[in-house]
Amino acid sequence: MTERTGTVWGKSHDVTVHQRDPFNAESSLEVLAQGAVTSAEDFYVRNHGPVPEPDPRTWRLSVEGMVQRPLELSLEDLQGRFENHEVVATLQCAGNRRSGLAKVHDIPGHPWGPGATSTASWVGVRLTDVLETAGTDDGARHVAFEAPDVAPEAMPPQRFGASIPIDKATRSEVLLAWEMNGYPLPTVHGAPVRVIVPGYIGARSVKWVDRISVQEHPSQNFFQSTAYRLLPPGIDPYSAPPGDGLALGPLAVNSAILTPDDGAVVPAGATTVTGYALSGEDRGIARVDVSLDGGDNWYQADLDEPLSPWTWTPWRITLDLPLGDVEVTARAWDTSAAVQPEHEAPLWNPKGYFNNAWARIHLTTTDRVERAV
Ligand SMILES: Nc1nc2c(c(=O)[nH]1)N[C@H]1C(S)=C(S)[C@@H](COP(=O)(O)O)O[C@H]1N2
Ligand SMILES: [Mo]
Repeated sequence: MTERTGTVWGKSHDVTVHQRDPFNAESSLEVLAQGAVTSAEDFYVRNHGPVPEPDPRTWRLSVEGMVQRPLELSLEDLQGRFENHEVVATLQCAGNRRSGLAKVHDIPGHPWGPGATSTASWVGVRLTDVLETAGTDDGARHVAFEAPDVAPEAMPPQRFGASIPIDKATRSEVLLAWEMNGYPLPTVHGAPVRVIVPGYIGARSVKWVDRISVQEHPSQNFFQSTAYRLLPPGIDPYSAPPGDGLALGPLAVNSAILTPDDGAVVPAGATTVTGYALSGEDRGIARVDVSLDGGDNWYQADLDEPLSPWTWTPWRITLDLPLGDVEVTARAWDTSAAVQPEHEAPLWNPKGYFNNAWARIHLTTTDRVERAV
């Protein structure tokens, strides 16, 4: 069930709470449109279990597995022994825009709109610097993360975990972060320390991380081996065994219309439409096309300069809206010339991930300005 409320875990009244416990909240599209960086109180939240509250004084991060020198680091060790870095990065849940897929066929899971994504600046240390200190063995291929929150939905119930290939883990953008937008990481976003894996689905950015394991194989954790996998249609999402389908990593090219609201009544004539576009890894957004006639004619939106290679590209365009019912569609192209597909139906998958069909909103225009009530 979806309710409009706020103020748990420091969230604003603008977020849409999809679930209270575990706490899951979607950012307001209107608020996302207001800036390239999202404040902590408006940042979306995705939790699979109750929020743990590790004591930062006793919190320890273990680095183990295929390493020459296993480490056990306190927060002070992490902050003091390694160079600190800032990365501005957009996080996006693999289930972002699931509601569009759920209209095609039922899908379990929260019906996220396009607001399961937000952008912040993160300060921490590079995972690669920590791995270098530990010294990874030849033959190490993956880096796995674990956190203390136990997800009841996991089979069997277990701590949250994920892994990324070692080639990604050793890139400079991947952080162990304790600061968000200049403040200590809020509890609900992973305090004292979380992983930030820019360019990948949000599920790999493990919050409250307390264990890093270097290994030959991907994590066997439920959220790597069973959840967050793209299954073919016809498979039962509840009973698909570990290892089925594709483990999701880098995001696909996507976009959304943020303003006006879907279903809004606006005056005919000049209206500005805004949105975001984002692609996986450090692929940039090359172009955003917007159409008023279902794709027969396209206009190119103005793109803001992204704040980093790891953030979304805000875009805007002023359109001359005709009188009556209008559908506005948008599609983004990334720098590898990948483009969003037109329809949701062919993208449908049993767990409802990676809906990157054209963004669409429906507007009704009037020939006079209606008074707001
Ligand atoms: N420990 C832990 N880390 C987690 C999760 C979780 O449930 N537990 N959810 C993941 C998912 S699916 C997403 S999309 C992001 C969301 O990050 P946020 O809540 O800070 O927005 O956190 C990821 N890290
Ligand atoms: Mo997610």
